[in-house]
Amino acid sequence: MTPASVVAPAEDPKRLADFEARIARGETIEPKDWMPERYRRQLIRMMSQHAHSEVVGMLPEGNWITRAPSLRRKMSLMAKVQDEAGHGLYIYCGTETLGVDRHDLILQLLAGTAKYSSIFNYPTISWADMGAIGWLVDGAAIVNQTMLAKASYGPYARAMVRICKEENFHKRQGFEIMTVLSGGTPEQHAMAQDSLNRWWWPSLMMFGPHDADSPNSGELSRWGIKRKSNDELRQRFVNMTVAQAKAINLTIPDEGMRFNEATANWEFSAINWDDFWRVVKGDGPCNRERLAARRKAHDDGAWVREAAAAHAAKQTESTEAAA
Ligand code: BYC
Repeated sequence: MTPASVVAPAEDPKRLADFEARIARGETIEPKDWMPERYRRQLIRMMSQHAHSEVVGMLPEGNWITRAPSLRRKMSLMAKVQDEAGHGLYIYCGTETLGVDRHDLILQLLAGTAKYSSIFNYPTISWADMGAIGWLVDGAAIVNQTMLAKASYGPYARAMVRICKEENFHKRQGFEIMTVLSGGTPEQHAMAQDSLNRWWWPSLMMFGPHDADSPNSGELSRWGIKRKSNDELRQRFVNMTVAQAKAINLTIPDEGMRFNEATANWEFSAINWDDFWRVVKGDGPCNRERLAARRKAHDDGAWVREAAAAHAAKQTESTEAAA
């Protein structure tokens, strides 16, 4: 099934076959290469959602910068949030190699017509949430993005290599916060456990719907953008995280979790997909707040964009005058 958002005209069968042969040989597709229109549109869809996620993803953590418990924690959190802004800009640059203007993509986000990761629509109500986000959300992102670093589209794959290096630092700072809290006073341990309880299921939802309910996966896999499925990556993340939770004396909030000796997988209970779709469709705990914050930031930044445009025009003028 082809999702409506990426419907495109039929392609020349010869060019399509050559393109698919390149993918099969493991070649990387670069911006000036011929590509099917649907490949281009799928990448714009996915990469713009990814860039929006990085930018919206700064909000739940930005909320805690002024309340970090020490200077060291404050510096790490500020650096992390700054990295996320950089990731967003880097991926918006990547979308522009596909012939779109990032300004149009940002307007789609502000209009509420573009998606961004469901995970950022949950509130951050305690300091432990900074630990859980780094450990689980960045941890899940690394699992997903390590796979995307092998995507067939060169600019996206290369962006992922660099971004994953920074995500590793993010994950470590989060895991360290959880380790310290879990090993602290009973109240601190309870705070860490409560945070894990609230972020566990939304983190599993980050990987997207079950493979059988994922309309984009077929095309993305066929064209080497996705190398592993939503369910495969989710399982990989669960398998990794169970041991990490145990190591810091926290309990994953799933009584149905069982280790399957035959498959070597930790099997987990059913995900609440109604909740997932409610959040994706705009009715999560913080969707409205997140978009309002982005719109305000965009409006407040209008003078910066105007000043930058005026400066660029002056530069062009003086270069032309000198020539
Ligand atoms: N949330 O056919 P499917 C970060 C949508 S930020 C919302 O499986 P696909 C960080 C999906 O878009 C990194 N929507 O889609 C930042 C599709 O709708 P459309 C975030 C979701 O593309 C700050 C529909 O559901 N990572 O690390 O094959 C602080 C059907 O899904 C979600 C990325 O963006 C979701 N969770 O697979 C800390 C990674 N899941 O577009 C950390 C890049 C699905 O057809 N993206 N939908 O209307 C991907 O890897 C893939 O796009 C997904 C979904 C696995 C997310």
